Amino acid sequence: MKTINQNNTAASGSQNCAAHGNRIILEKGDSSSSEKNEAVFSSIVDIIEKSKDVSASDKAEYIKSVQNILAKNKVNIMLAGATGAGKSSTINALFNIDKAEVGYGTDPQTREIEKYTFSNVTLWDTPGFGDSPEHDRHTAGMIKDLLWRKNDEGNPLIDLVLVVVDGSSRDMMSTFELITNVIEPNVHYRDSIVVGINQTDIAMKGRHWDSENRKPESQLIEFMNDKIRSVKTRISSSCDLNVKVMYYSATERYNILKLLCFILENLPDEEKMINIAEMVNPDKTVWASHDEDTEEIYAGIEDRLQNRVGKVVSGAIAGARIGRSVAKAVGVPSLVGTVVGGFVGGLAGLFF
Ligand SMILES: Nc1nc2c(ncn2[C@@H]2O[C@H](COP(=O)(O)OP(=O)(O)O)[C@@H](O)[C@H]2O)c(=O)[nH]1
Ligand SMILES: [Mg+2]
Repeated sequence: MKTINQNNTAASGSQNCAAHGNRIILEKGDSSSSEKNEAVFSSIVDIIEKSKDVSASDKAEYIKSVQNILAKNKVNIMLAGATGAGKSSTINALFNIDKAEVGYGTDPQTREIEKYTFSNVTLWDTPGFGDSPEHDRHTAGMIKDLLWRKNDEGNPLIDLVLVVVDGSSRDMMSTFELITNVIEPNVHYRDSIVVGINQTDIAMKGRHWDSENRKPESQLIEFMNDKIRSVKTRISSSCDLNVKVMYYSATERYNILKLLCFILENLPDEEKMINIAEMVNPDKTVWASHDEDTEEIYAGIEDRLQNRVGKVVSGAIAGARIGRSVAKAVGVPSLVGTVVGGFVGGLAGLFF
């Protein structure tokens, strides 16, 4: 693989332009440019640090082994949708990362997949769709290649596809074409497609948006629910796909938690929820405004997450030489309980 340094002032941080076959992929960010959520992990360190009868080097080794197990998975999410729908803004709202450039990528000459890697989470931000037949063919080729790509284990690389739709636009044709002609024939995990209708705040030209509380009024809610129904009807009438559809506003920070829930719920592997949980935006204000049913959805995810982390931590204790000595000193149930409580509690603490 040939790597060329790019002199591109539009981007912050490290950036490489790599050729994959005849496709160009712009790589941004690395593990050093983003921090994991401290709240999520600090309790693991805490309980182990406090345990008696365990040497400092054994403690350090155990902390590392638990972290390694929790971090062994890699998550790959593809973002797709029209230029200006809000893909970059959505990345910025959800994740604890260097800013994705809003408005960048509108130049037809620089249509590339932008790849953001943050620890074990990778986002593949694909170029806009629906600008011209020529560009669409090029973009469709890139999306298809990506959907067929395999990871190191030989499994499909992309775990989930997030299609971002501009809720203020009446024309949804390009989105339907993208889903039915490009994504549907090539996607591996058919239940892992989330359609996020963005820009709820201006969907009715700004009417019925309560900007003080960053929430839609009832007329706008009705309008958005109609949109959800029409997207679902339209897609199910032309192909056999069970897409999950919700609405939000990336820049107004409305329903970002619900969007996160939709992503977590629809990942093909529950364990990968943990990787995403570690990387979410630590800015509490991002998560504050959401629909009433969101906390219920979140609670369901929390249960599954808790279950999963418990199993992972128990596995680490059973498997590690050091783990056994720590487990003996601290007690397995208390260790698992604290780690899980800290992990899930730390995550919930970010949101509520
Ligand atoms: N009012 C409003 N504007 C938004 C929202 N999301 C994105 N935008 C704006 O739409 C434009 C395009 O957004 P961008 O994230 O660059 O879209 P992309 O081309 O899909 O990556 C920018 O000017 C954003 O500020 C939203 O939820 N509400
Ligand atoms: Mg963009």
